[in-house]
Amino acid sequence: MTPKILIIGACGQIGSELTMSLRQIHGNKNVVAADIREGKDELMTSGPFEIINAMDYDVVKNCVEKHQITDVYLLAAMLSATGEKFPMKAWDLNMNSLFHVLNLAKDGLIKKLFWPSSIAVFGPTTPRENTPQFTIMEPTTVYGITKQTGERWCEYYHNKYGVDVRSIRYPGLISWKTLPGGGTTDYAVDIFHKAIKDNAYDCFLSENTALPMMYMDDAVRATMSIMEAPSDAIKIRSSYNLGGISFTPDMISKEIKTHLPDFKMSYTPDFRQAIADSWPMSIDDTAAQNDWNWKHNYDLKEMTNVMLKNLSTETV
Ligand code: AKB
Repeated sequence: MTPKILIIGACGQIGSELTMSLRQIHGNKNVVAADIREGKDELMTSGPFEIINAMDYDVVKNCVEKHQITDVYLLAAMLSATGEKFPMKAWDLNMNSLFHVLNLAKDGLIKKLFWPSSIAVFGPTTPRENTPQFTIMEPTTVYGITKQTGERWCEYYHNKYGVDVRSIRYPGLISWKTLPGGGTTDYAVDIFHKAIKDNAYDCFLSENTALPMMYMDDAVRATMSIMEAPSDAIKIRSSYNLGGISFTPDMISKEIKTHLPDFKMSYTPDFRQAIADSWPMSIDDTAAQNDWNWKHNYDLKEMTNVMLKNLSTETV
């Protein structure tokens, strides 16, 4: 049976690409994009679009009923850096929106739910290299606290009410189509825009800060794979580690220099440095590999090629 899909937060960094990929597979009319504001033309004109405030239960419920939605992807969230500026707003948005869709699934209005978690669930007491699936988790950011709490509630709703919820702990995501907003890993996208525009970048993290990252095509493929997998293959109902690439600002700058030899990198770490220092440097995603055959494709070299190629063409 063709699913009827609702993507909440469809105009954001992940949503804008995931929506188009899902429309290609399931048909434009079967994928409803929703956000608090309008997005790019491509997304607005290729299929149904609804203005939705993810915090408003009645609005979300009406939309689910109106379009006879079966699967929901909840992507609306406040990320780590903005969350530190507005702690209570981050808590309210990230938690209320999750409860709304979990409750709709519990009441049988939704069959399947995707909710993104993040490497932000880990904290300074977590082993930082090749971070295991199951380990110490003491997040120190509000965003991380919402993601860890959310994971507990997802698992609880699955165990207690049979809700078919699936989740991935995204690393930093790198894409050229849409900018990220308010994250600590955003430097790895900004750097490409500034490299093309100014041939220089002043990084807000220090040069040897390693973080797990992933090119958007891999992230979209992972999201669709976990949602397509048979329910009994999904053994973890909190959230799966997802590895990808691990690199430092210095490493990405050197890779960019192989294309733009005069590129200049400088470093002015700000409050985001402390957030990055509390997160893993690399991630072990063996559980995702074993349970739903996950494997990433893009390494640092390939990702840099694709980013520079596409952004250069865009600015011509
Ligand atoms: C952030 O930096 O806040 C996000 C994330 C790692 O979840 N990109």
